[in-house]
Amino acid sequence: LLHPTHNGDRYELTSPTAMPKAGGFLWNRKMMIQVTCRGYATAQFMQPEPAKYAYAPNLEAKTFMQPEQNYYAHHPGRFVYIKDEDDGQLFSAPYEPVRAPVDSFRFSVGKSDIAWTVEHLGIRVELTLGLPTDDVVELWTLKVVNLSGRARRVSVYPYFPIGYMSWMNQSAEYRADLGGVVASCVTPYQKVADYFKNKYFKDKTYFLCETPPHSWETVQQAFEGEGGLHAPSALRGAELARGEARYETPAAAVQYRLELDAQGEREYRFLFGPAHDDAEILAMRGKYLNPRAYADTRRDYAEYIEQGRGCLEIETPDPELDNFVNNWLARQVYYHGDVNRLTTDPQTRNYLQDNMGMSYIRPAVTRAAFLHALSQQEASGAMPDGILLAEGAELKYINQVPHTDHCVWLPVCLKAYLDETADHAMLDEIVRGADDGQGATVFERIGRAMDWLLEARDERGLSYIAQGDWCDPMNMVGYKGKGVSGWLTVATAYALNLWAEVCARRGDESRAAHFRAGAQAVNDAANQHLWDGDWYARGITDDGVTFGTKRDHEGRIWLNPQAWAILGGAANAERREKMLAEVDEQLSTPYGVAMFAPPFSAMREDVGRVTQKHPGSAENGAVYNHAAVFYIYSLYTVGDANRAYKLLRQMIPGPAEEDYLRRGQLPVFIPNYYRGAYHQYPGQAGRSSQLFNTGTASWAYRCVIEGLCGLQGDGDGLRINPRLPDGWDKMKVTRLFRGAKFVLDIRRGDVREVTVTQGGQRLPEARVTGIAPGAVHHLTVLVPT
Ligand code: CEZ
Repeated sequence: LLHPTHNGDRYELTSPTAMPKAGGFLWNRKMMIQVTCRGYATAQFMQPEPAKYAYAPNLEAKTFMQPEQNYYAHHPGRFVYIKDEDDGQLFSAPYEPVRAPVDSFRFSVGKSDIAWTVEHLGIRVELTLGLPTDDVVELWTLKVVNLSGRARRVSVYPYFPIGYMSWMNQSAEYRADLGGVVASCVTPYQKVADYFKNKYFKDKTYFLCETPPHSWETVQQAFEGEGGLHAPSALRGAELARGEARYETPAAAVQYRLELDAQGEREYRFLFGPAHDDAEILAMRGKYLNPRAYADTRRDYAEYIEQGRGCLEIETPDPELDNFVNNWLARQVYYHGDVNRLTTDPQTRNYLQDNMGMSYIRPAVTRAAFLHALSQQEASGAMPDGILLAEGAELKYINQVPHTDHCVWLPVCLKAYLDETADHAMLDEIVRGADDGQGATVFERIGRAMDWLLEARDERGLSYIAQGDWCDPMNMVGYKGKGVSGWLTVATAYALNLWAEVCARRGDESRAAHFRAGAQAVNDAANQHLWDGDWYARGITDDGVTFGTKRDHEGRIWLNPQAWAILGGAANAERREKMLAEVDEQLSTPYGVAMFAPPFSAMREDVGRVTQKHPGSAENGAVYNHAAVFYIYSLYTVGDANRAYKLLRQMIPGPAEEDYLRRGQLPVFIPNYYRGAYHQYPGQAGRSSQLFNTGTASWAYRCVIEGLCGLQGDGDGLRINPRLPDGWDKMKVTRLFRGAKFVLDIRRGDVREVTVTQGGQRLPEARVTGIAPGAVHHLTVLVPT
């Protein structure tokens, strides 16, 4: 049903019905597209805000990327109908809209292309989607092969619905001069000012054919007729009717009438994308629509993706984990870090964490992102809710709601960057602030952010939550100004401790002492007010009600306060043991650890919107991978190799077929969540959200590198401390680090502590120093049994 191929470069699914929402995604710096195995697609491009060029058939709400999107017959997609001209039989590739049970089906997700091979009625259809690196356009290849061994007469109809473009103005026609269907619209608006903003929008959608078709249809309704999408009326005739859409919903359907000899085949190329005007369409045609340009684009795009290869290769007793880590995880990290989820105002915490991941791929990007984020620091030392990336960008959606945690991410994410690069000089960079136009060093600015965190606490010493912390929809715990966050409190201690270390290493003992003392005070407050006997509470509401405790029937125990109490040092060893046992007991599911349990079944007005989400979905008690990965990271910091590995493994679908079917997702990315509510709604538990935008990716990579492999930068060296889970007796790792290459052969041995040998010589400690770019270190590592 499902397996890696081409040495792990691709993942293939051989059924269009077993996991209907399974898909893959491609992106470049201007666009992204997610396509399902059945041919449905969701694409958006930046102008500079996210926009579409293929729309739903009705008025669509503009929103951020949503989990668990639904697909329906008229959902935007990319399809090809094949009709046997002799007997009238019909099928479509990839699978929609006809849904004919085809003879063979292969959906193949590559890193830089997505392809299908479908066979039915003695015809093979091969479809491939590629993207260029710097333009907004889809490059499609369609190959039709006669397998039947006899001459055939078939019609081939690519059908790319364009959908409801605009309530003001929409139309479409075939343009022989441009060589394809061109639909036009006016992006709806009402304010005069928007006219001037929209004036240069790409309000045309084109479908260009390298080979002129025999006929076409551009009116969706005329194409579909009374037959329905699974048997469109237009396909009954000999030729499509060449309709023009005049304030009617556009579609791009073209027809090729073929006479194939016994071994006959044809290949076609199409471009699908948005443009501002005819001149741009012609230019795109000239630039891309020929075999040479396709080959060049394919190579360039593969190179672009290859730049996100990452710094790690593993060979462990778990080949599926190896495949995911070696081929897909860094790609997802790269997507986040290189294009910031294709938003112009990423949430500050997302921006910092996504860029944290780039420390392992292209650290210069991380550095620049830090400087950019800090340039938007407020005069108070607070960080804004979102970081503006484009000229004229505005804070939208959730970024208009005040959250109090953004400063925490500065030292937390910077730690990964500094460990990876030892670029302490960055701390002396001067950043001019939007706040006051004043220059201050990175070091000073982060210090101010830490002081802001110390300030933003109540009389008990606990951190205010305002209308949210890491948990966006936790918007009513503190909206009256008094409520506090248990997670943010222990996370503040973590941030302060990390920052104190940085201060100490710079020899700034007074600041180090100041922040250490701050962390201690915060942790004391947490232990005094939030420890519930066996775990830490999630917070205290405006009205003074502590929640996330034993007294709660819903939202009883939350993962984040436990994980970060480990990281920040609030929890001593004894408390840690209690917490971990409770997490095992109350939050474990076969699909990972839930963010909290039990989920809320109804609104709790002193907690907020999170309780209104469907139980087990998203933040209402799903296996929310971002929260799970913080926990995994914290487990690695205390050396709990078994718990950590088990949970890390559960983040990746498979390898049992049953598990794939339940999650419904290919192991080519980590989704933001799997359904939780394992005890309440076992039927849906484990189902993937299919949303590949998630802070989980960078942390998962960090956990594999620094945790599982135990290869973490440390001052001028690389520390070596692999954490093999029980049942593993060895692994091999290749790690790129500061320009050098480390090849490690790791085994269990009769040793008391990790022992590293290089060239037959045992190193004095499990740490390599004197790392020179270009050097290759072959190390033998023994870890205690
Ligand atoms: O967004 C994520 C945020 O991008 O939810 C995380 C948060 O830490 C990330 O920064 C946890 O709350 O508004 C909502 O209710 C949504 O749930 C978003 O907050 C959520 C989206 O699912 C992600 O695309």
